Amino acid sequence: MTDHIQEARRILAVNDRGGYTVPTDRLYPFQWNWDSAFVAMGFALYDVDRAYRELERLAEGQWADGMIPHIVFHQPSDTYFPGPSVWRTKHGIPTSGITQPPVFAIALRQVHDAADEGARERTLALYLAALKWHRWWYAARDPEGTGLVALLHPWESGSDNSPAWDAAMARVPTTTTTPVVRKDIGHVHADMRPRDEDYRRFIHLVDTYADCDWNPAEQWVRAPFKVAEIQTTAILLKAGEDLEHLARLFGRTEEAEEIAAFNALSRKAILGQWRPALSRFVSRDLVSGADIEAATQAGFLPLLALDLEAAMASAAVAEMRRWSAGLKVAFPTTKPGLAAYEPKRYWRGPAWGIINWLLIEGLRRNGEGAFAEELRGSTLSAIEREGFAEYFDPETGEGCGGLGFSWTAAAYLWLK
Ligand code: 9YW
Repeated sequence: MTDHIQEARRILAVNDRGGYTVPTDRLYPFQWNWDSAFVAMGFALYDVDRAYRELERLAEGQWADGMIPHIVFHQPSDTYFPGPSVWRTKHGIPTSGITQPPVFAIALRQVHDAADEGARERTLALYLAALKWHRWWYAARDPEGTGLVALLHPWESGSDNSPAWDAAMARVPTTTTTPVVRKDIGHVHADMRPRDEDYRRFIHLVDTYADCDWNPAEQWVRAPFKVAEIQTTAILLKAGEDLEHLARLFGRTEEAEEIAAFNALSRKAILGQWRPALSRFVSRDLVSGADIEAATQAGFLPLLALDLEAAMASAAVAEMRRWSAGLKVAFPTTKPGLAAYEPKRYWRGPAWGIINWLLIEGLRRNGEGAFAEELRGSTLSAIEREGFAEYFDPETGEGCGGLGFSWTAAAYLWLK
């Protein structure tokens, strides 16, 4: 085992808080939804039992309506804002009130594949949790049956301050009933984080939805931010394929057909979001009705879940190569050169191991193995040079944000 692999495993062990893994100490002291799914896939490579535990502990946070929240507050901590008292949700274990990208079923299939026969019951219980969550996505976040699921808060995208939200967030008031007491900038330099104004809008949305008692139908009506989002839908579709696979494996034919119908709907809807002039896919702002043309990584995420015609795939990859040209670490989360691009500020330019992971899968699926290999090499060497940072400045390669980061460790193990 190499030193880096050993170090990655050590980080996952250090961030263990009892069967679940915090993204990093202090900055993120709870269980985060999609972080845990990536971490479970990392564990599946060497400790299947621990991989199951990660998903089981996340599922403890699942709401009666099927939503799996973006944060599960298993134990108190005062190093993060907003904590449970801001969210005001009613679940037994305190949780946030919004969700995050549904990587869960993708992880579940990989964990199941790594396990032996005896693990069938464990997979089945988690399969049922995932199925309930997927049904929630289509019911609560696509009530009109378009096939694209909507986000009501930028935190649900996992790409909090992406330029993709700028126009939609500009309409969200900066007033809050909850005082905004940021903790993040006590851990990480403010230049690497969302701005104060972003935080006021994030909390305005939390206040609005808490005021709806977290009722999905009421939130849908009152949401000042509503984006039918391409990255989340692509992840949901890939997870849906894996869920359908598990349903068939378990002989649950009716459920498999139900999932297949969700998948077919989303497949068609995502394809409809391809914009030839941009060589990428676009999300839709459901408040204004307009395409979101901001140039972010999300536009290429559909490769993960679609088998594109060769001409489309090569147009997308040619565009990805243009964004990556001259960078030390690809893939940038915003197209370099744009006014919105900031190479150190969180989701406005930096390269992230887990985004590269998803893009690499998508490139391989679409016969673009050469570019996938370049991305893989660039990600691994960034980590080997700088350590397991939260993300990387694509120009200098510098490791930024939190350190000893769990999903970067999981990405390293998986990419290696
Ligand atoms: C926050 C934990 C989370 C990730 C998100 C990332 C950030 C939390 O950290 O959000 O308070 O800003 O944007 O994707 O899950 O790593």
